[in-house]
Amino acid sequence: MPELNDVTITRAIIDSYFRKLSDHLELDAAIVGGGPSGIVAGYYLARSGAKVALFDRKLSIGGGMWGGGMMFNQIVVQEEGKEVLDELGIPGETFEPGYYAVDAIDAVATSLHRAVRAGLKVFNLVTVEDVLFKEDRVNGLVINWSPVEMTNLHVDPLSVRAKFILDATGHPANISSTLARKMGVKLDTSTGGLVGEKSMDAEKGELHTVENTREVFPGLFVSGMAANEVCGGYRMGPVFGGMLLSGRKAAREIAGRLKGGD
Ligand code: 48F
Repeated sequence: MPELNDVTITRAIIDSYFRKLSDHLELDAAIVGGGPSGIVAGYYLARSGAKVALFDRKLSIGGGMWGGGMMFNQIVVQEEGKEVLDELGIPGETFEPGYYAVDAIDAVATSLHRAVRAGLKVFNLVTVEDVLFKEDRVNGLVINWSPVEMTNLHVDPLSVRAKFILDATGHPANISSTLARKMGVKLDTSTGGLVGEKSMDAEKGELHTVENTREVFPGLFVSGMAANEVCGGYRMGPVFGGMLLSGRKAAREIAGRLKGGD
């Protein structure tokens, strides 16, 4: 074997990264946020044959799963979410009937592995700072490196076009709130939008998360805690069945719209 060439290593990274990015500038669906609902949505969308990429501002994908409850790195999934655990191949141990205790690290690693293998492309360290807006519809993302955002450098962003956007940014619903603030539009006509999440009630919160998963503005869907922030719903803490079901519902609805040629 010839001696390792430092510049070849660099060239391999740069060339392959830019090919990956360039191949994903026009998408069927762009997911913002790599928490449980975003990863699961990415898995099902990729499996449906959609061209889909996920952007997360953090170094590590996984959102609120890593820390379990109060840094005890276990999460709970209730009976309703077990089907998604099984479909993704994430092992859950029965704690009491209807309560599955899941290793948080296994949940992140396995869901991400399945999603990436299904065809989801993940771009970490990328912050979505705005949306592309045309003809009264959201049709893409405005992206920048997270360190640019963190250090407040004056650097203009770049753009990605997508037929549908999923705001899976968790509690702050960053994409929906940016759209409402900048464009002065009302999100989710049934509630008026940006109702805000309520205090903790696991039972109600889990139901609300799934119910609230929907298109809240032409081209923009919400999932996970972002759905409750936009449409109003309780928070639920470290029980994750609703997050998994929300991601699957978002994917099914977006896939249906893509198939309908919308
Ligand atoms: O918060 P998060 O895990 O989203 P989720 O799918 O799940 C919520 C649960 O983790 C938990 C809960 C339990 O039941 O309530 O909180 O709703 O992950 C959101 C991800 O979005 C990223 C952020 O780094 C995190 O990984 N994110 C947020 N804003 C942006 C973003 C942005 N502007 N650009 C890119 N990524």
